[in-house]
Amino acid sequence: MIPTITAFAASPDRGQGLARDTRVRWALEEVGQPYEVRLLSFAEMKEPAHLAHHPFGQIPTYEEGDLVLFETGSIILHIADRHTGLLPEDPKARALAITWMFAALNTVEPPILELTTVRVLERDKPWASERRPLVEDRIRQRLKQLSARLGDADWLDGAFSAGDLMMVHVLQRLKRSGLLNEYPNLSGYVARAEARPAYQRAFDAQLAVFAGNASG
Ligand code: GTB
Repeated sequence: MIPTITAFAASPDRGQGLARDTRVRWALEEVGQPYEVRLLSFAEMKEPAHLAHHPFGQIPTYEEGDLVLFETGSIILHIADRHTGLLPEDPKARALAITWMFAALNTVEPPILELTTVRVLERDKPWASERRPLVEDRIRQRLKQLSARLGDADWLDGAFSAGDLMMVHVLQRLKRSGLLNEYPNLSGYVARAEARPAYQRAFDAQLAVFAGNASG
């Protein structure tokens, strides 16, 4: 069965791959699962038809027959569980890779999202310029710890896994800030992941939406 995902009809990042449908596209490309895309405007995301699929009115969602999922952590775990290629077979290694997925979403991503909040949503507040360095330092703390753990390895634990996929997509959001470049092994890690053919296909597919060439 060909799953259908939802994505922005007009992503605010203009095709840089930062919207979260890209991580789901990437997971599907890694396991060789074709998929279809339903593009939604911001207004459509808040209409009852989409809210029935996603209680928070966001993208992406994942539909496979009568199964409808939201939250990229759940969607990617589902994809990785049902195909080979994103999670190791060995139970201990598998549990560790899943741990990295949660670490990306629960420990590394939150301070990175705060940076977007202070940079965009709170930009006009009189205290924004004081808050920003505090948020940046919280991010640096996580990057320093992650950098120490990665060391000179290619991936977080052995072979590339859904944990790396999630972590890399979370880190990509920092590129414009320059913070990632302070940790050369982490920027190398992101570059290595971006060189994967599956990532390239996912990136091109989301860019095609912005360029108006998408078939989905
Ligand atoms: N925790 C959820 C998940 O992991 O699935 C978060 C989903 C989410 O934040 N979706 C965003 C959304 O639908 C799109 S990805 N936002 C609309 C809304 O909430 O009304 C977040 C995103 C959007 C834009 C950029 N960008 O332009 O750079 C990057 C990331």
